[in-house]
Amino acid sequence: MSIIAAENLRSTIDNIVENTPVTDIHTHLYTPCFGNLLLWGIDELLTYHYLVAETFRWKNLSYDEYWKMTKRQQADLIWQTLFIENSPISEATRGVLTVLDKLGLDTSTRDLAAYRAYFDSMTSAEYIDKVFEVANVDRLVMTNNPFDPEERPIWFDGYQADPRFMAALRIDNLLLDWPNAHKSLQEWGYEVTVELNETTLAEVRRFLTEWLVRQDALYMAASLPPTFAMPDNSPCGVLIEQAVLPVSRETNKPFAMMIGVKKLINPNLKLAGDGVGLSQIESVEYLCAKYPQNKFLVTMLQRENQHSLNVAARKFRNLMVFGCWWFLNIPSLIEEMTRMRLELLGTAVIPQHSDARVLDQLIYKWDHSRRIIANVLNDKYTDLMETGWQITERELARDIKKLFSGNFFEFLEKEL
Ligand code: FIX
Ligand code: ZN
Repeated sequence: MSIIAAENLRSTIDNIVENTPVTDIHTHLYTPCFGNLLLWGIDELLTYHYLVAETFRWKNLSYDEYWKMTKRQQADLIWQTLFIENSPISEATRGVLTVLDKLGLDTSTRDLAAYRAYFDSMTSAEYIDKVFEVANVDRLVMTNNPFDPEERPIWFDGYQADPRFMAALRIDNLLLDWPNAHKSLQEWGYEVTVELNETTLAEVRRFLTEWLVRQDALYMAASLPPTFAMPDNSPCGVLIEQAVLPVSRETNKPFAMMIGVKKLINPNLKLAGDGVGLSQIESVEYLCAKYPQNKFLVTMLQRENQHSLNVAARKFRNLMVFGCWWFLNIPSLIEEMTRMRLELLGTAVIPQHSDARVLDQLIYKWDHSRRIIANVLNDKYTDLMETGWQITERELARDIKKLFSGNFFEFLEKEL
């Protein structure tokens, strides 16, 4: 492939970014065999917990009044509040309109009934194909929690694999709620006690190993509070060092830590009620340094943790930084974080994940992020070319493919 002329750089970047498929490494999406756990369509888009939180900023209705509404009534209220009575310029409201627009629907009509009719005309299977195509996502990773009473039985009866949907073993309950989690393990036939003795730890390792196999999971994951501190003699700390990490090493599957969420600072908002706090990078540094044969995927929720996380990634090749998570997934911070990462780590990062909870969100989350990543890449490669360095289309395509999928799969396969 030819060397890129400076005047063609932007168009070449836009073309490659647009046409390079993404592997979305963290979502809350499910294959259809999980039934109602797979959310899609306009009413699910409108009642996404990000928009629930934004609606309550305008409305004085009681939380109970809202939660007693039907899904359609909730969607009507959110549409009227955030889209009609106020302009939808927040990232989450804009995202709904990006989805409609990319699907070929006319947002200028503001005709919610017509939008509903469009979604009613499709089956979930048809719509999954459409969304993957429009979003140019070719694979995604689900969040699969064996402690979820709705999800768990399907893994034993009814699970149907779809190569586009890969699994990740979610272990928040195990790490953060051991007093209850150990009772579940007992019910499931694991010889555990609340005391973390060697028999119990061996049985937890068996539980993890069996679920990694059952799900064919790519990694183990947990979201952790800002107070997460290692080393730690709490059940969380002991389970991580003596159960999770040994299994992670034996199976060569990373442990993904999503750090900084303060659960339910406003419990009335349910899923929308979580907040963010400053976390300790020292805990990440401790684990990466003490366990060089383990691989860690890490994202942190507070903006102020980003620089130290990137510096830590410069020190530890077993640490892979990923995504602009949750409250960071807004254009101003995606831009800031992507620029900082490329400047500190080059292309050795996973710049984004969607965290999509509604299938349709793949369309807007990746459209918006692709635009920003392309802008930053254009600046960085312009700086590069101003030194006289020449870059070919093949090299640019190589770099962008690594950002969008290659780094993830290479990290999964890496043996340390
Ligand atoms: O812990 C997580 O996986 C978080 O991403 C979710 O709990 C959160 O509700 C979310 O979807 C954020 O985007
Ligand atoms: Zn998530």
